[in-house]
Amino acid sequence: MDWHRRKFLSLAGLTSFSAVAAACAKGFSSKDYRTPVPSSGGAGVPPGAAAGGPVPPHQVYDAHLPQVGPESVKQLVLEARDDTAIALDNEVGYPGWSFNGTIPAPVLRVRQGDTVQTTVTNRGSQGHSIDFHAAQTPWNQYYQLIVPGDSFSFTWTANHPGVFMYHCGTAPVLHHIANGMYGAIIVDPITPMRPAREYVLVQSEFYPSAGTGMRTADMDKMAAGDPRYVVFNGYANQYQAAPLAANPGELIRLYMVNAGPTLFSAFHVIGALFESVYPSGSPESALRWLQTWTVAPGDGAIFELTIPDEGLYPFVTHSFAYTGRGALGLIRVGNPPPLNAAKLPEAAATPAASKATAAPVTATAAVPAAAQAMQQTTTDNKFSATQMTAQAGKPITLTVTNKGQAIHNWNLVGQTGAEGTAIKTGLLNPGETQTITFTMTKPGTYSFQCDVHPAEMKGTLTVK
Ligand SMILES: [Cu+2]
Repeated sequence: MDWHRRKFLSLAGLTSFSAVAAACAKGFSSKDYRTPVPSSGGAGVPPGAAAGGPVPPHQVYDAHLPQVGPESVKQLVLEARDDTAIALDNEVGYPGWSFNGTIPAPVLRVRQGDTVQTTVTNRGSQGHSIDFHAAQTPWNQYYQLIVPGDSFSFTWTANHPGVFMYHCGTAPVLHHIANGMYGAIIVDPITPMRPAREYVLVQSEFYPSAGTGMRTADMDKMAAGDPRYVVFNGYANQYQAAPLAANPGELIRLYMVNAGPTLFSAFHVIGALFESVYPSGSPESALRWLQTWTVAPGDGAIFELTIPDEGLYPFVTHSFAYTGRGALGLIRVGNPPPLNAAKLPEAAATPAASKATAAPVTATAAVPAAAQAMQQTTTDNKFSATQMTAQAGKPITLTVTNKGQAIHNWNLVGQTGAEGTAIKTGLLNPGETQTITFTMTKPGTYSFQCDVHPAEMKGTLTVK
C-alpha cells in the first residue's frame, strides 16, 4: 500500500466499513473479500496511456438525448473499466476509468414506472460498483463492491421522474468519480413534458498532474478540490467550436447533472433567463424565472429557456475561478455570424486604452510579399509579447494563435482601417489561429489588448 492509498483510506472514513459491508451483504467468501483492490492509487496508467505519451483523439460528446424505448422493462448493461484514456483538451490526456468506455458514461433514459434490470460487469483490474440516484434501493445489497471479472445484476423501479447521477461508489469514492465513473440517467415523467430542443450536460472536474501529454492523477489536488479542469461532458470548452443549436423562440431544455466530485455548479446561461428550473428534474418542483441555479455535486436539474433573439449564448458555471478551466460552452440560436465575427459585450464596455490620435491605416486583404510578419500567442491570460515593433507604411501580417483554455483576441484599441473596420482578430477559441493584415502609416505608440481580458492582457505596438 503506497502513501497515496493510505492517504485516501484515511480521508475516506467509509472505506473499511463499506468494504466489510460489501463482503457481508453480497455473501462474498473470504477469498472474494480479499480480492485485492490494487493500490495503484489511480496514479495507475492504463496500458497504452503512459505518462507523457500522446493525447488520444477526441470526438465531441454528443449532447443530444437518446430516445426512450416503449418497453416497460428496460435492460441496462454497464461495464466498469479502468482503461479509458481520454483527452481533456488538445494538449492534455488523462488515464480515466469509466462505465462503457466513455466519460461521461452513456446517457441512460427510461420512463417513470419502468422496471430497470441492471447488470454491471467489472472489466477492470480493481473493485468497482454502481449507484443510481434515480433508484430507491438498499445500499447494502446493491451498491456494493463488484470484484474484477465479476458481474452483478439487480432490478429496481424508476418511480420518480427527473435527471439523476449514476456513478461508481467504491471507496475512495472521490477517486472513482474524479477518474470518470459517472453518467446521467433521465427518467421521463408519465405525462410527457412539452416538446423542446433537448440537450444533456454533465459537469465534472479533472485533476491531472501538471504538464502536457498523458498525465497521472494529482491526488493532492483531488483531495483539495483544486481541479485543473472543470468541464461539460468530459472535455474542456468542447461546445465552443461545436455549439448546441436552437432556433429563436424555441423551447430549449437542458438536462444537467453535476458529477463533481467536489465543486458546486452555479449554472447560468449568459444573455438568458431560465423560465423554469426543475431541481433534480422533478416536474412537480418547477421554479420560475431564475438567473443562476446551484447544482450540488451529486445533483441534477432541468433548465428550460426560450431565447427570442438570434445570437450566441454561453453557458457556464458562474463560479468564475473555475469557468476558465474549461466550463464554457455556447448555445447558438439561429444563424448568428460565426464566433470570430461576434463581439463580446465586454469589448464594447472597455474604455479605450489608447489616447493616441487615430492614425490613418489601411486594411488590406492580400498579404504582400514585403509584409512584416509578426506573431502573438495567447495563453490564460497572457500575450507572448507585450512589446511589439513595426515600421510605418509597410503592411503588417499578424498571426495570433490561442493556446489557452479561454477565448482570447487581439485588438489594436481604437484603430480602424480605411473602411472603418477595427484592427483586431475575431474571438479565438482554444487552438484557433487567425492572421490579419494592416498597415500603420503614422509612427507612434499604440495600445493593444484582449477584449475578453483587457485588465490582464495588454501591450503596446510601437510604429517607427
Ligand atoms: Cu469504480
